[in-house]
Amino acid sequence: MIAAGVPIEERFSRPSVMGIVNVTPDSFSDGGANLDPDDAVSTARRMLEEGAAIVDVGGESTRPGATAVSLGEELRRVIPALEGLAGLPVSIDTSKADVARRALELGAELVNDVTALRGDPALADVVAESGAYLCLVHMRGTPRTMQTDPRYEDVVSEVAAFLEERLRFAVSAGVREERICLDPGIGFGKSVRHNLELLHRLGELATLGRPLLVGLSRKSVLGRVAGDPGARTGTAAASLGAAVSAFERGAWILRVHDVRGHVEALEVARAVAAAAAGPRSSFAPGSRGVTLELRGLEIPGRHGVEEHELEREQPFLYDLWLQVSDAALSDRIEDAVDYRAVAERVRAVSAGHQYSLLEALAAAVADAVAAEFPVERVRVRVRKPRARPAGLTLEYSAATVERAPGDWERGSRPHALVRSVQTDHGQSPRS
Ligand code: HH2
Repeated sequence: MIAAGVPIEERFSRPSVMGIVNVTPDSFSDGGANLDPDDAVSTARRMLEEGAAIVDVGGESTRPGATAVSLGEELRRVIPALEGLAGLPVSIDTSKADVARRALELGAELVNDVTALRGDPALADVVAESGAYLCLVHMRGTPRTMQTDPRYEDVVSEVAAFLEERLRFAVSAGVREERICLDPGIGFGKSVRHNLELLHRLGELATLGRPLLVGLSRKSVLGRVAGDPGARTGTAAASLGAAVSAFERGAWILRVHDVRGHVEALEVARAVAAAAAGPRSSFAPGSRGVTLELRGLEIPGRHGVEEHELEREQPFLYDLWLQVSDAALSDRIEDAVDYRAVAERVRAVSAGHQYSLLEALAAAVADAVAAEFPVERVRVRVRKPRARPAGLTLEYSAATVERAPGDWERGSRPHALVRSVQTDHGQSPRS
Protein backbone atom coordinates (compact mmCIF):
# COMPACT_ATOMS: atom_id res chain seq x y z
CA MET A 1 0.00 0.00 0.00
CA ILE A 2 2.96 2.36 0.36
CA ALA A 3 2.81 4.94 -2.39
CA ALA A 4 6.50 5.02 -3.29
CA GLY A 5 8.08 8.43 -3.27
CA VAL A 6 4.96 10.47 -2.61
CA PRO A 7 5.41 13.09 0.14
CA ILE A 8 2.88 12.79 2.93
CA GLU A 9 1.25 16.11 1.98
CA GLU A 10 0.50 14.68 -1.45
CA ARG A 11 -0.75 11.36 -0.09
CA PHE A 12 -3.17 13.12 2.28
CA SER A 13 -5.11 16.16 1.15
CA ARG A 14 -5.73 18.83 3.79
CA PRO A 15 -7.77 18.19 5.85
CA SER A 16 -7.83 14.40 6.01
CA VAL A 17 -9.50 12.23 8.59
CA MET A 18 -7.76 9.28 10.26
CA GLY A 19 -10.27 6.88 11.84
CA ILE A 20 -9.34 5.36 15.21
CA VAL A 21 -9.71 1.59 15.63
CA ASN A 22 -8.49 0.49 19.05
CA VAL A 23 -8.26 -3.29 19.29
CA THR A 24 -8.04 -3.00 23.07
CA PRO A 25 -10.19 -3.73 26.10
CA ASP A 26 -9.26 -0.51 27.90
CA SER A 27 -9.00 2.47 25.53
CA PHE A 28 -10.47 5.55 27.18
CA SER A 29 -13.35 5.94 24.73
CA ASP A 30 -13.83 2.91 22.47
CA GLY A 31 -12.20 0.32 24.77
CA GLY A 32 -13.68 -3.14 24.14
CA ALA A 33 -15.82 -2.07 21.17
CA ASN A 34 -13.34 -3.43 18.62
CA LEU A 35 -11.49 -6.09 20.58
CA ASP A 36 -12.97 -8.79 18.37
CA PRO A 37 -11.07 -8.66 15.05
CA ASP A 38 -14.31 -8.95 13.05
CA ASP A 39 -15.67 -5.88 14.88
CA ALA A 40 -12.39 -4.03 14.27
CA VAL A 41 -12.50 -4.83 10.55
CA SER A 42 -16.13 -3.78 10.11
CA THR A 43 -15.58 -0.56 12.10
CA ALA A 44 -12.56 0.25 9.95
CA ARG A 45 -14.39 -0.51 6.69
CA ARG A 46 -17.30 1.68 7.78
CA MET A 47 -14.89 4.53 8.63
CA LEU A 48 -13.29 4.30 5.19
CA GLU A 49 -16.71 4.31 3.54
CA GLU A 50 -17.59 7.40 5.57
CA GLY A 51 -14.61 9.25 4.16
CA ALA A 52 -11.63 8.46 6.37
CA ALA A 53 -8.40 8.66 4.36
CA ILE A 54 -6.82 6.01 6.57
CA VAL A 55 -7.62 3.97 9.68
CA ASP A 56 -5.25 3.84 12.64
CA VAL A 57 -5.19 0.36 14.19
CA GLY A 58 -3.77 0.10 17.70
CA GLY A 59 -3.39 -2.74 20.19
CA GLU A 60 -2.20 -0.82 23.23
CA SER A 61 -4.06 1.93 25.07
CA THR A 62 -2.01 5.04 25.78
CA ARG A 63 -4.69 6.70 27.91
CA PRO A 64 -3.40 8.31 31.13
CA GLY A 65 -2.62 5.60 33.65
CA ALA A 66 -2.57 2.77 31.11
CA THR A 67 -0.04 -0.01 31.63
CA ALA A 68 2.07 -1.30 28.76
CA VAL A 69 1.08 -4.55 27.03
CA SER A 70 3.53 -7.29 26.00
CA LEU A 71 4.69 -7.74 22.41
CA GLY A 72 2.85 -11.06 22.15
CA GLU A 73 -0.43 -9.58 23.38
CA GLU A 74 -0.19 -6.54 21.08
CA LEU A 75 0.49 -8.78 18.08
CA ARG A 76 -2.39 -11.08 19.04
CA ARG A 77 -4.71 -8.09 19.05
CA VAL A 78 -3.72 -6.28 15.88
CA ILE A 79 -2.60 -8.97 13.42
CA PRO A 80 -6.04 -10.53 12.73
CA ALA A 81 -7.52 -7.06 12.23
CA LEU A 82 -4.70 -6.06 9.88
CA GLU A 83 -5.14 -9.27 7.91
CA GLY A 84 -8.82 -8.46 7.51
CA LEU A 85 -7.94 -5.00 6.22
CA ALA A 86 -5.41 -6.09 3.58
CA GLY A 87 -5.47 -3.75 0.61
CA LEU A 88 -7.07 -0.88 2.53
CA PRO A 89 -5.29 2.26 3.80
CA VAL A 90 -4.07 1.43 7.28
CA SER A 91 -1.80 3.02 9.85
CA ILE A 92 -0.35 1.11 12.80
CA ASP A 93 -0.43 2.83 16.18
CA THR A 94 2.54 1.26 17.93
CA SER A 95 5.90 1.95 19.51
CA LYS A 96 7.21 -1.56 18.96
CA ALA A 97 9.46 -2.37 16.00
CA ASP A 98 8.18 -5.95 15.73
CA VAL A 99 4.55 -4.86 15.63
CA ALA A 100 5.35 -2.19 13.04
CA ARG A 101 7.34 -4.66 10.91
CA ARG A 102 4.49 -7.17 10.84
CA ALA A 103 1.92 -4.45 10.14
CA LEU A 104 3.99 -3.05 7.26
CA GLU A 105 4.33 -6.54 5.79
CA LEU A 106 0.54 -6.76 5.92
CA GLY A 107 0.20 -3.48 4.02
CA ALA A 108 0.16 -0.69 6.61
CA GLU A 109 1.55 2.53 5.11
CA LEU A 110 2.07 4.72 8.18
CA VAL A 111 3.62 4.11 11.59
CA ASN A 112 2.08 6.24 14.32
CA ASP A 113 4.48 6.26 17.25
CA VAL A 114 3.43 8.17 20.37
CA THR A 115 6.98 7.83 21.72
CA ALA A 116 8.45 9.55 18.64
CA LEU A 117 11.08 6.78 18.17
CA ARG A 118 12.15 6.81 21.83
CA GLY A 119 10.31 3.64 22.84
CA ASP A 120 12.05 0.97 20.79
CA PRO A 121 15.53 1.61 19.36
CA ALA A 122 14.82 -0.75 16.45
CA LEU A 123 11.75 1.12 15.18
CA ALA A 124 13.58 3.86 13.26
CA ASP A 125 15.31 1.27 11.04
CA VAL A 126 12.05 -0.57 10.38
CA VAL A 127 10.40 2.67 9.21
CA ALA A 128 13.43 3.81 7.21
CA GLU A 129 13.85 0.48 5.41
CA SER A 130 10.18 0.15 4.54
CA GLY A 131 9.75 3.73 3.28
CA ALA A 132 6.59 4.01 5.40
CA TYR A 133 5.07 7.29 6.53
CA LEU A 134 5.81 8.18 10.13
CA CYS A 135 4.00 10.26 12.74
CA LEU A 136 6.15 11.62 15.57
CA VAL A 137 4.12 12.55 18.66
CA HIS A 138 5.07 14.72 21.61
CA MET A 139 4.65 13.01 24.97
CA ARG A 140 6.03 14.06 28.35
CA GLY A 141 6.72 10.99 30.48
CA THR A 142 4.90 7.70 29.89
CA PRO A 143 1.15 7.01 29.75
CA ARG A 144 1.36 5.70 33.33
CA THR A 145 2.83 8.92 34.73
CA MET A 146 2.29 11.65 32.16
CA GLN A 147 -0.69 13.39 33.74
CA THR A 148 0.97 13.81 37.16
CA ASP A 149 1.36 17.58 37.42
CA PRO A 150 2.81 18.31 33.95
CA ARG A 151 4.78 21.58 33.89
CA TYR A 152 6.24 23.68 31.09
CA GLU A 153 7.82 27.14 30.93
CA ASP A 154 6.27 27.62 27.49
CA VAL A 155 4.46 24.53 26.32
CA VAL A 156 4.43 25.49 22.64
CA SER A 157 8.12 26.20 22.26
CA GLU A 158 9.03 23.13 24.30
CA VAL A 159 6.81 20.89 22.16
CA ALA A 160 8.22 22.53 19.01
CA ALA A 161 11.82 22.01 20.14
CA PHE A 162 11.07 18.37 20.98
CA LEU A 163 9.39 17.67 17.64
CA GLU A 164 12.19 19.40 15.76
CA GLU A 165 14.78 17.27 17.56
CA ARG A 166 12.81 14.06 16.88
CA LEU A 167 12.39 15.06 13.24
CA ARG A 168 16.15 15.48 12.89
CA PHE A 169 16.70 12.18 14.65
CA ALA A 170 14.30 10.35 12.33
CA VAL A 171 15.92 11.89 9.26
CA SER A 172 19.41 11.01 10.52
CA ALA A 173 18.16 7.43 10.95
CA GLY A 174 17.21 7.32 7.27
CA VAL A 175 13.51 8.22 7.27
CA ARG A 176 12.82 10.68 4.47
CA GLU A 177 11.67 14.03 5.87
CA GLU A 178 8.91 14.32 3.30
CA ARG A 179 7.32 11.15 4.71
CA ILE A 180 7.06 12.46 8.27
CA CYS A 181 4.23 14.29 10.02
CA LEU A 182 4.29 15.76 13.52
CA ASP A 183 1.75 15.69 16.33
CA PRO A 184 1.64 17.93 19.44
CA GLY A 185 0.26 15.01 21.49
CA ILE A 186 -2.94 16.44 22.95
CA GLY A 187 -3.39 14.90 26.41
CA PHE A 188 0.06 13.31 26.51
CA GLY A 189 1.49 14.97 29.62
CA LYS A 190 -0.45 18.24 29.44
CA SER A 191 -2.98 20.09 31.56
CA VAL A 192 -6.19 21.52 30.07
CA ARG A 193 -4.47 24.90 29.76
CA HIS A 194 -1.45 23.35 28.00
CA ASN A 195 -3.71 21.53 25.52
CA LEU A 196 -5.70 24.68 24.74
CA GLU A 197 -2.59 26.78 24.33
CA LEU A 198 -1.08 24.22 21.97
CA LEU A 199 -4.23 24.29 19.92
CA HIS A 200 -4.42 28.08 19.93
CA ARG A 201 -0.78 28.39 18.80
CA LEU A 202 -0.74 25.40 16.45
CA GLY A 203 0.46 27.68 13.66
CA GLU A 204 3.81 27.96 15.44
CA LEU A 205 4.29 24.21 15.11
CA ALA A 206 3.43 24.43 11.43
CA THR A 207 6.61 26.50 10.97
CA LEU A 208 8.54 23.24 11.48
CA GLY A 209 7.60 22.65 7.87
CA ARG A 210 5.89 19.27 8.29
CA PRO A 211 2.16 18.48 8.16
CA LEU A 212 0.52 18.35 11.59
CA LEU A 213 -1.60 15.43 12.75
CA VAL A 214 -3.82 16.28 15.72
CA GLY A 215 -5.80 13.94 17.97
CA LEU A 216 -8.44 15.67 20.06
CA SER A 217 -11.28 13.25 19.55
CA ARG A 218 -13.33 12.62 22.71
CA LYS A 219 -10.35 13.56 24.89
CA SER A 220 -10.90 14.61 28.49
CA VAL A 221 -9.79 18.19 27.82
CA LEU A 222 -13.05 18.65 25.90
CA GLY A 223 -15.22 17.35 28.74
CA ARG A 224 -13.34 19.52 31.20
CA VAL A 225 -13.77 22.65 29.07
CA ALA A 226 -17.48 21.78 28.92
CA GLY A 227 -17.67 22.11 32.70
CA ASP A 228 -16.89 18.72 34.26
CA PRO A 229 -13.53 18.99 36.04
CA GLY A 230 -13.31 15.21 36.49
CA ALA A 231 -14.30 14.32 32.90
CA ARG A 232 -12.45 11.39 31.32
CA THR A 233 -13.91 11.91 27.88
CA GLY A 234 -15.48 14.63 25.74
CA THR A 235 -18.50 14.42 23.47
CA ALA A 236 -18.54 13.83 19.71
CA ALA A 237 -19.95 17.36 19.21
CA ALA A 238 -17.12 18.91 21.24
CA SER A 239 -14.66 16.85 19.19
CA LEU A 240 -16.01 18.29 15.92
CA GLY A 241 -15.65 21.86 17.18
CA ALA A 242 -12.11 21.19 18.33
CA ALA A 243 -11.17 19.52 15.04
CA VAL A 244 -12.44 22.46 12.98
CA SER A 245 -10.54 24.83 15.25
CA ALA A 246 -7.37 22.74 14.82
CA PHE A 247 -7.82 22.67 11.04
CA GLU A 248 -8.20 26.46 10.95
CA ARG A 249 -4.92 26.78 12.83
CA GLY A 250 -2.97 24.50 10.51
CA ALA A 251 -3.81 20.85 11.31
CA TRP A 252 -3.51 18.59 8.28
CA ILE A 253 -4.76 15.18 9.50
CA LEU A 254 -7.35 14.81 12.25
CA ARG A 255 -7.37 11.55 14.23
CA VAL A 256 -10.98 10.84 15.18
CA HIS A 257 -13.49 8.26 16.43
CA ASP A 258 -16.59 9.75 14.76
CA VAL A 259 -15.62 9.79 11.10
CA ARG A 260 -18.78 10.84 9.28
CA GLY A 261 -19.37 13.95 11.39
CA HIS A 262 -15.74 15.02 11.15
CA VAL A 263 -15.64 14.54 7.38
CA GLU A 264 -18.73 16.73 6.98
CA ALA A 265 -17.61 19.41 9.44
CA LEU A 266 -14.12 19.58 7.95
CA GLU A 267 -15.46 19.71 4.41
CA VAL A 268 -17.37 22.85 5.33
CA ALA A 269 -14.33 24.32 7.10
CA ARG A 270 -12.19 23.54 4.05
CA ALA A 271 -14.67 25.19 1.70
CA VAL A 272 -14.76 28.31 3.88
CA ALA A 273 -10.96 28.49 3.95
CA ALA A 274 -10.77 27.99 0.18
CA ALA A 275 -13.33 30.74 -0.45
CA ALA A 276 -11.34 33.14 1.71
CA ALA A 277 -8.03 32.37 0.08
CA GLY A 278 -8.98 32.33 -3.59
CA PRO A 279 -7.55 29.67 -5.89
CA ARG A 280 -5.82 26.98 -3.82
CA SER A 281 -3.70 23.94 -4.19
CA SER A 282 -5.01 21.03 -6.13
CA PHE A 283 -1.87 18.99 -5.48
CA ALA A 284 -3.88 16.30 -3.84
CA PRO A 285 -4.60 12.65 -4.33
CA GLY A 286 -7.54 12.21 -6.60
CA SER A 287 -6.74 15.25 -8.70
CA ARG A 288 -6.50 14.27 -12.34
CA GLY A 289 -3.30 14.19 -14.27
CA VAL A 290 0.31 13.78 -13.33
CA THR A 291 2.65 15.73 -11.09
CA LEU A 292 6.19 16.21 -12.35
CA GLU A 293 8.89 17.25 -9.92
CA LEU A 294 12.14 19.11 -10.33
CA ARG A 295 13.95 19.21 -7.01
CA GLY A 296 17.05 21.07 -5.94
CA LEU A 297 17.71 22.91 -9.19
CA GLU A 298 20.69 25.04 -8.16
CA ILE A 299 21.05 28.44 -9.77
CA PRO A 300 23.33 31.11 -8.35
CA GLY A 301 21.75 34.54 -8.08
CA ARG A 302 22.01 38.01 -6.60
CA HIS A 303 18.80 38.27 -4.65
CA GLY A 304 18.24 39.53 -1.12
CA VAL A 305 17.88 42.60 1.02
CA GLU A 306 21.49 42.91 2.11
CA GLU A 307 24.04 44.77 0.05
CA HIS A 308 26.53 41.90 -0.17
CA GLU A 309 23.76 39.66 -1.52
CA LEU A 310 23.27 42.03 -4.44
CA GLU A 311 27.01 42.23 -5.10
CA ARG A 312 28.02 38.58 -4.77
CA GLU A 313 26.23 35.53 -6.12
CA GLN A 314 25.00 32.91 -3.70
CA PRO A 315 23.28 29.58 -4.41
CA PHE A 316 19.49 29.37 -4.60
CA LEU A 317 17.71 26.03 -4.76
CA TYR A 318 14.50 25.72 -6.76
CA ASP A 319 11.93 22.96 -6.26
CA LEU A 320 9.12 22.80 -8.80
CA TRP A 321 6.01 20.63 -8.89
CA LEU A 322 4.21 20.77 -12.24
CA GLN A 323 0.73 19.37 -12.53
CA VAL A 324 0.17 18.39 -16.13
CA SER A 325 -2.82 16.92 -17.86
CA ASP A 326 -3.35 13.40 -19.12
CA ALA A 327 -2.51 14.66 -22.60
CA ALA A 328 1.11 14.68 -21.50
CA LEU A 329 1.03 10.89 -21.17
CA SER A 330 1.38 10.24 -24.89
CA ASP A 331 5.09 9.62 -24.26
CA ARG A 332 6.02 12.28 -26.81
CA ILE A 333 8.25 15.08 -25.61
CA GLU A 334 6.38 17.45 -27.94
CA ASP A 335 3.20 16.90 -25.89
CA ALA A 336 4.89 17.08 -22.52
CA VAL A 337 6.57 19.70 -20.40
CA ASP A 338 10.28 19.65 -21.22
CA TYR A 339 12.32 19.86 -17.99
CA ARG A 340 15.25 21.37 -19.84
CA ALA A 341 13.13 24.26 -21.07
CA VAL A 342 11.64 24.81 -17.62
CA ALA A 343 15.08 24.86 -16.00
CA GLU A 344 16.28 27.32 -18.61
CA ARG A 345 13.25 29.54 -17.97
CA VAL A 346 13.97 29.52 -14.22
CA ARG A 347 17.55 30.56 -14.93
CA ALA A 348 16.32 33.38 -17.16
CA VAL A 349 13.89 34.68 -14.52
CA SER A 350 16.66 34.65 -11.93
CA ALA A 351 19.09 36.42 -14.24
CA GLY A 352 16.52 38.95 -15.44
CA HIS A 353 15.99 40.81 -12.19
CA GLN A 354 17.43 41.21 -8.69
CA TYR A 355 14.67 40.29 -6.26
CA SER A 356 14.73 41.48 -2.66
CA LEU A 357 12.34 38.82 -1.44
CA LEU A 358 12.25 35.07 -1.95
CA GLU A 359 8.46 35.38 -2.28
CA ALA A 360 8.83 37.71 -5.23
CA LEU A 361 11.40 35.45 -6.89
CA ALA A 362 9.23 32.35 -6.37
CA ALA A 363 6.16 34.19 -7.68
CA ALA A 364 8.03 35.39 -10.78
CA VAL A 365 9.16 31.84 -11.56
CA ALA A 366 5.69 30.41 -10.92
CA ASP A 367 4.03 33.08 -13.06
CA ALA A 368 6.45 32.46 -15.92
CA VAL A 369 6.02 28.67 -15.81
CA ALA A 370 2.21 28.88 -15.45
CA ALA A 371 2.01 31.30 -18.38
CA GLU A 372 4.44 29.61 -20.76
CA PHE A 373 4.16 25.85 -20.22
CA PRO A 374 1.17 23.51 -20.59
CA VAL A 375 0.62 23.05 -16.85
CA GLU A 376 -2.62 22.96 -14.90
CA ARG A 377 -0.88 24.19 -11.77
CA VAL A 378 2.65 24.84 -10.62
CA ARG A 379 4.15 25.05 -7.16
CA VAL A 380 7.54 26.70 -6.81
CA ARG A 381 9.66 26.70 -3.69
CA VAL A 382 12.82 28.79 -3.63
CA ARG A 383 15.30 28.07 -0.88
CA LYS A 384 18.22 30.17 0.24
CA PRO A 385 20.42 27.63 2.01
CA ARG A 386 23.11 29.66 3.66
CA ALA A 387 21.42 32.72 5.09
CA ARG A 388 22.67 33.85 8.52
CA PRO A 389 20.12 36.39 9.74
CA ALA A 390 21.26 38.40 12.78
CA GLY A 391 24.02 35.92 13.59
CA LEU A 392 21.60 33.01 13.83
CA THR A 393 22.07 29.69 12.10
CA LEU A 394 19.38 28.97 9.57
CA GLU A 395 19.18 25.68 7.74
CA TYR A 396 17.45 27.51 4.95
CA SER A 397 14.75 30.07 4.37
CA ALA A 398 12.18 29.40 1.70
CA ALA A 399 9.15 30.81 -0.03
CA THR A 400 6.52 28.69 -1.71
CA VAL A 401 4.11 29.96 -4.33
CA GLU A 402 1.41 28.16 -6.28
CA ARG A 403 -0.06 29.35 -9.53
CA ALA A 404 -2.46 28.12 -12.15
CA PRO A 405 -2.55 29.77 -15.57
CA GLY A 406 -4.38 33.09 -15.16
CA ASP A 407 -4.18 33.09 -11.33
CA TRP A 408 -2.09 36.21 -11.13
CA GLU A 409 -4.86 38.17 -12.80
CA ARG A 410 -7.14 37.10 -9.97
CA GLY A 411 -4.62 38.36 -7.45
CA SER A 412 -3.52 35.23 -5.61
CA ARG A 413 -0.71 35.92 -3.19
CA PRO A 414 2.39 33.97 -2.34
CA HIS A 415 3.08 32.65 1.14
CA ALA A 416 6.46 32.36 2.78
CA LEU A 417 7.74 29.64 5.01
CA VAL A 418 10.71 30.03 7.30
CA ARG A 419 11.83 26.82 8.94
CA SER A 420 14.39 25.40 11.29
CA VAL A 421 15.75 28.57 12.81
CA GLN A 422 18.39 27.80 15.43
CA THR A 423 20.17 30.31 17.58
CA ASP A 424 23.76 29.89 18.60
CA HIS A 425 22.35 28.81 21.98
CA GLY A 426 20.53 25.92 20.37
CA GLN A 427 17.06 27.35 20.99
CA SER A 428 14.43 27.78 18.37
CA PRO A 429 12.90 31.25 18.09
CA ARG A 430 9.70 31.20 16.08
CA SER A 431 8.01 34.02 14.31
N1 HH2 B 1 -3.96 9.76 20.91
C1 HH2 B 1 -4.16 8.51 21.37
C2 HH2 B 1 -3.51 7.41 20.76
N2 HH2 B 1 -2.70 7.60 19.69
N3 HH2 B 1 -1.70 9.05 18.12
C3 HH2 B 1 -1.50 10.27 17.66
N4 HH2 B 1 -0.70 10.47 16.59
N5 HH2 B 1 -2.08 11.37 18.23
C4 HH2 B 1 -2.91 11.25 19.29
O1 HH2 B 1 -3.39 12.30 19.78
C5 HH2 B 1 -3.14 9.96 19.84
C6 HH2 B 1 -2.50 8.85 19.21
C7 HH2 B 1 -5.08 8.27 22.52
O2 HH2 B 1 -6.40 8.15 22.03
P1 HH2 B 1 -7.13 6.76 21.76
O3 HH2 B 1 -6.39 5.95 20.77
O4 HH2 B 1 -8.53 7.08 21.39
O5 HH2 B 1 -7.17 6.04 23.15
P2 HH2 B 1 -6.26 4.93 23.80
O6 HH2 B 1 -4.83 5.37 23.77
O7 HH2 B 1 -6.80 4.82 25.22
O8 HH2 B 1 -6.42 3.65 23.05
